[in-house]
Amino acid sequence: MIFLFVSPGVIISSDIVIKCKAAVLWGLKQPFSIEEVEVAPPKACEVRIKILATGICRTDEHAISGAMTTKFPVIVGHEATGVVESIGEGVTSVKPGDKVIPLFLPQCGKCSSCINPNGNLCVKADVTGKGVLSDGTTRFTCKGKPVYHFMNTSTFSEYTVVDESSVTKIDANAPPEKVCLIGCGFSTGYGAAMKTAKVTPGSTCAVFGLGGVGLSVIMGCKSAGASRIIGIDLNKSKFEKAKAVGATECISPKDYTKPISEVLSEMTDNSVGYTFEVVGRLETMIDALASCHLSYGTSVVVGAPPSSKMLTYDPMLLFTGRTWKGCVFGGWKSKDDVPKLVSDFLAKKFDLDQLITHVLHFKDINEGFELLSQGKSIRSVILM
Ligand code: COD
Ligand code: ZN
Ligand code: ZN
Repeated sequence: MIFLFVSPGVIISSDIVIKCKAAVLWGLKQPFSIEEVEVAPPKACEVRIKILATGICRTDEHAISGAMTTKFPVIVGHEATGVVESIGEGVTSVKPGDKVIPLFLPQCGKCSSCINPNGNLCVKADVTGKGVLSDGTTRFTCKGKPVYHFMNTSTFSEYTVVDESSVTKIDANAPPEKVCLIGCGFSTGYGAAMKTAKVTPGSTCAVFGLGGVGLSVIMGCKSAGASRIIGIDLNKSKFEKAKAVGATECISPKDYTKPISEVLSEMTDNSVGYTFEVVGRLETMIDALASCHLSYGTSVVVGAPPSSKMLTYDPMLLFTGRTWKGCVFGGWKSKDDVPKLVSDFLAKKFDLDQLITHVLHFKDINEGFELLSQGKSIRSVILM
């Protein structure tokens, strides 16, 4: 047995099984059940993390509803902050005691996406919902049954085990209950503007969809120096928060009979440089594309498209000069960029408080999902 002494009186063991609480989903459309689970020690190139705080993201709900393929029983959750409890053989990038953010989008550093400066969709990402670590097995057991992992992270557990490529060290001073949002929702939106679109100072932007991710896009447009940021949502109750984070004006398509692309063109004297689709619907993807300038505009698809759906579009929209892009996790290279985003937060370059509407205890996790499904929360953060 290997014992690592991190501070007086604290012993960390890298080969004991930890018994702790986790929110287990036993099947589709069932509530979370807080159970005692066994968390096996990290194998080679793996890291065991004590979770401190974790956000609730819509993708977790997709696992419950079946919109995302997942094996059961499973421990979901993928937006968190934690502390490294122990490491497996060969781990060099983190050590016990480090404050970390687990990465649902890994960065192995070796695959074609990781090597290319413009890629980030690492080959190690669990895009098909395998629910196991690299060796094909799980580190969780409950009532004698193996429990599957989710998006390489499984943060709705007091302890989790991840591959070294799925965790990054952050500043020890970062507040866990805030920077957990950098693990998914905030970075997805902020990066779409800053990293993927590369919004230029003085430009005009239009953001379709003003949920937590859309608000983060607005923050990115603002940080990049956009002069006009137009928020678009069917639900006008979203406008106040959008303006608080940086939208200069907000409109609802319901208030117009003409296409929204024409409305935006008239409002801006035909100068929309960047548009963002943050709804996840085919119709708004086309609207956003048509709304950016026909010659120099860029439109970014941020919302995940509905599965098994195709869209048709007029190729003239692209022929004239528009650029159509998409991104996962904002285009950030997770292991490299997440620590920098945490430092930017500590330097007050953006504010995460605007996105956090509820803070809940772990035992109340089902309440957090109720708030999400009723549209009452932007982000709920669970304290472990
Ligand atoms: N026009 C304008 N606004 C609309 C329309 C419409 N036709 N329909 C709905 N809306 C608005 C809603 O009123 C709502 O305000 C907003 O769109 C959507 O917001 P939320 O709160 O439902 O969702 P978010 O912001 O938390 O996330 C939305 C995404 C679409 C971005 C999300 O579901 C997603 O697909 N995420 C990206 C995928 C990804 O990167 N996944 C990896 C890990 S999660
Ligand atoms: Zn997410
Ligand atoms: Zn990779």
